[in-house]
Amino acid sequence: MRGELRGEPRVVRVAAAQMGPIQRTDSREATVTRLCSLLHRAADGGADVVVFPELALTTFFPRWFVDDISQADHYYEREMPSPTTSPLFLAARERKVGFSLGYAELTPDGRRFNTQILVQKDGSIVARYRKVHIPGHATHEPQRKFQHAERYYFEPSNDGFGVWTAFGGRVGMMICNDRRWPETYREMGLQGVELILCGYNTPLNYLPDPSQDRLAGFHNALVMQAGAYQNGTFVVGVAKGGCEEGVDSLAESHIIAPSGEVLAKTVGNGDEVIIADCDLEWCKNYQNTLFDMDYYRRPEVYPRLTSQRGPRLRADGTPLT
Ligand code: CDT
Repeated sequence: MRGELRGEPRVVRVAAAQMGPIQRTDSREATVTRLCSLLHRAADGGADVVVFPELALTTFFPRWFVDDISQADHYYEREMPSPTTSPLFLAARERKVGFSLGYAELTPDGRRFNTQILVQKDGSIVARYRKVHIPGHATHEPQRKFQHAERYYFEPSNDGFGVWTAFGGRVGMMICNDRRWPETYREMGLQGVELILCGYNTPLNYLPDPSQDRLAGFHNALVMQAGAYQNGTFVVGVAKGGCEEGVDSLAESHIIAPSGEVLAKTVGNGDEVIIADCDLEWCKNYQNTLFDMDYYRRPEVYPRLTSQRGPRLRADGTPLT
């Protein structure tokens, strides 16, 4: 085991810029103005980087189904930055604060991704992540109170989970449902990630199993705190919460330490900025000791992790080996 503990502090001041709802009638310009004001609040607090939610430029449009997907094209960005979003990039450069932003992406060859970017303090894009785990359903389910048709509106990315050098450390991204899967964190953990940034939109009513509704906040914290601790990394989860077009969504944005402890958490479900100083050196206390992966992991006895998607069972319910 390496055993080397934290050295000279490497502090990144991180802001989580939670948003309240974005209604369907809100213009993109008004939303960008709102994002800019959150960015200024974070910069006033001395933040190095500010994290915005998933699909932060629009309402969460997968709650509606349209037979002709091109009718939803206006929810997607064809370029980044664009004339509409450039004020945010200019504000970042002016205030010398980086940011991470989620939005719907429509590529020149017509592919649709749920995307998050990482922007440096000079306003340049350093990284782009496209959502891997796409939840919900791909066809219209009219019996539902509201749709969650992400699997219709977005294709799952095969790019995987990158980790980039930025803000003096190793930074990765994940989007909403990704945070529920341990593989997400581990893929980045195996690249020595120190700071994982995540935006989310989580409806408080899980229609396939309402018994989970009362646990939405618990499960949100559970997965992010576990992912942080088990990989010795900071995790920042940022919500678009509140009641959007009649659908209530979880707020409870978090900044979590490599110990799994919560450093900061929002109290309301509207626009709100929380800030925490994240000393990336703290990661070493976990990554070089109890979770020194190179020393302790046993990939040779985990073959199923990459060779199968779900359990393989016989008709009688016993596992196929
Ligand atoms: N946006 C997103 O990924 N939300 C999901 C909701 C799952 S219910 C279909 C989440 O995991 O929070």
